[in-house]
Amino acid sequence: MEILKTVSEMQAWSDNIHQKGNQICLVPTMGYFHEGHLSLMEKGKKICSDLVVSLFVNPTQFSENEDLDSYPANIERDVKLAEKKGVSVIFMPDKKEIYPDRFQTYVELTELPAHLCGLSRPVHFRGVATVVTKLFNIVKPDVAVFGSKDFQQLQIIRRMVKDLNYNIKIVECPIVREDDGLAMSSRNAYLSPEQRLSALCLSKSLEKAEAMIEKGEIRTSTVKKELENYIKSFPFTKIDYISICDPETLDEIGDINSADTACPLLIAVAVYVGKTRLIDNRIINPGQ
Ligand code: PAJ
Repeated sequence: MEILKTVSEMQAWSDNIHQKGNQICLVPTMGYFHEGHLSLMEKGKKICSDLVVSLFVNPTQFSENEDLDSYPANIERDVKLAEKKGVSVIFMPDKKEIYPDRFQTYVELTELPAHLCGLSRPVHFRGVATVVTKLFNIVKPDVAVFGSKDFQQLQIIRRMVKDLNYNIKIVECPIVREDDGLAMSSRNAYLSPEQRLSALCLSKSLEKAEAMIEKGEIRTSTVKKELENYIKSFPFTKIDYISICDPETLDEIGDINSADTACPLLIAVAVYVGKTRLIDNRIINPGQ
C-alpha cells in the first residue's frame, strides 16, 4: 500500500492505473476508522481492484464553534486497518495541499443543504461538496463509495455528480451499528459511559417511529411529538431535529396518506448528547 501526500503524485498514480485499462474506486474519509469506514472499503474492493482511501479532516466543512481541532485521529492505526482491507493507496494530503493560499472557489448546492443538518451547520455542505469535488478531480475515480449514515451528504453528492456531469458511479453502503444499535461514528469516542447509554435514544427513536407508522399512525406531527418526548427522557440530550421527509428532496412530509406523500420515507434525527452531535436515519416503506 502506498501513502501519497501530494495532488501531483495522486493524479500521476491514477493516470497510470487508467492507462493500464483499470478502474479506480475512491472511499473519502476523515479517518479514525471504525467498522463503518471498513465496510465501505470492503465494498469498494469488491467493485474495483484499485482502491483509494482519502484521509483528510476537511476544515471547510466545520464551523468555528465545531470540533475541527479536537477531531479524533489515529493515523498509525488507520494505515494498518486500510492495509488489511487491501487498499492500494491512502491519499493523505496536508491542508495547504488542498487549500493553498488565496483559495476561493467553492461548490455549493442551492436546495438540498437547506434541510436537516444544513440548517444547524450552515457551511458544512459547501465544505463537503467542495472537498469531494476536489477529491474527484485529484483521484479521478470511476466509482466512489459513501455511507447512508450521512444520508443528506450522500444525496448531495449524487445531485452534484449529476449536475456537474461527473462520470462517476456513486455506491451506497448501509449504516453499520454497534451491537446495541448505536450507529458507528468517529464522534462516539467523545461520549462518557453515561452519555453512551443516552446515545441509544437515536436508533431507538427511529425504531419507535417505524413501529408507530407500521401500526397505522398517519400524522407525522404525532410521530415527531412522541419521538421528542422519548428523546427528552434520556439524560444529556438536546434535540437538533426530528424529520420525516422525502428521501429525494428532503422536504418534510405532512400526513402519510396524503396524495403528495412519497414512498419510501426518510426518518432522520440529530441529537446533542452532552456536547457531541450525533445523527441517525432510517428509510421506511409505509405502503408495504
Ligand atoms: P467520515 O465521517 O469519516 O465518513 C466517511 C464515510 O464513512 C462517509 O461516506 C460516511 O457516510 C461513512 N460512514 C460513517 N459512519 C458510518 C457507519 N456507521 N456505517 C456506514 N458508513 C459510515 O463523511 C465524511 O467523513 C466527510 O464528510 C467526507 C465525505 C470524507 C468529506 O470530507
